[in-house]
Amino acid sequence: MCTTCGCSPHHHHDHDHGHTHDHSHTHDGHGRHEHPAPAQRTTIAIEEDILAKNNRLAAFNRALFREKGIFVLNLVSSPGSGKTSLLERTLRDLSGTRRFAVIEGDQQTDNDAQRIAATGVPVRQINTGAGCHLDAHMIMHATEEFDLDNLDLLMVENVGNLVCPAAFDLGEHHKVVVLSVTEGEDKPLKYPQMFHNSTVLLLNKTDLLPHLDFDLEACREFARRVSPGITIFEVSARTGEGMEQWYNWLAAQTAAL
Ligand SMILES: Nc1nc2c(ncn2[C@@H]2O[C@H](COP(=O)(O)OP(=O)(O)OP(=O)(O)O)[C@@H](O)[C@H]2O)c(=O)[nH]1
Ligand SMILES: [Mg+2]
Ligand SMILES: [Zn+2]
Ligand SMILES: [Zn+2]
Repeated sequence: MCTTCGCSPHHHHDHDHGHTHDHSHTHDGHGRHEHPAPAQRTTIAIEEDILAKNNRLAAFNRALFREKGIFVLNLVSSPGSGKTSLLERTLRDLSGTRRFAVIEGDQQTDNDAQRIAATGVPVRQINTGAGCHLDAHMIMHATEEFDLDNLDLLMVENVGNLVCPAAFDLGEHHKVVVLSVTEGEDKPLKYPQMFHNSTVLLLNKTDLLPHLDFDLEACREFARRVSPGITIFEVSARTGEGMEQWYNWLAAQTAAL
């Protein structure tokens, strides 16, 4: 649940970390909201509070990533569009030349972390329970477990959800939105926030195009309508087609860092 999607007026925050930390944020910003908040105004106030706090922690993460020279991507998409599959192939192809780490976000299970671990890349799984997105606070703590002095790229796979993760800055350099061709070409128009906030669109599962009536040209046009500067790569995590351009983009980004 989160107030962004309006599914609950409550913000559930774990105040009991059971460990000490020396980072600069405090955890006293949210008392327990024991009572329902009937007025929409109250919900909006809580939303602003959550997002303001998130932005502060995202700024902390961003400063840390800059200091350590780590390039960070936040992969977002609806469930099943192929985020983990794209990561698996990317890591298998590139982890020999770059030092990667991965943070996996899912409501439940460590299935994705296990798939990533099989590539030999360090990985942490975050389970959000009822939560529908990762936030900067979660990333701050997951990041503490990596050897940041020996890391070039951190890939964060967000919870499968084309709505709420768009609103939460994690301190990443870019959001990368994955859309699979089985989802329909109209998704950029229906979920514009996610596409607007993303730098790259990975259009995945292109190996399935012969079986579909997906309109590739319309999809590109819709994506550019909501996000004029978006970079689009047509890829297949299954066959590897188109992945080279994605790798070239990654190489150019990390070189520019
Ligand atoms: N044909 C085809 N199938 C793919 C491709 N990429 C992923 N899949 C399949 O799509 C399904 C979902 O892939 P995942 O990589 O688990 O998707 P995800 O976005 O990580 O899913 P969540 O983490 O649950 O949101 C799996 O059955 C994959 O094998 C592709 O390029 N082509
Ligand atoms: Mg996944
Ligand atoms: Zn939500
Ligand atoms: Zn904390």
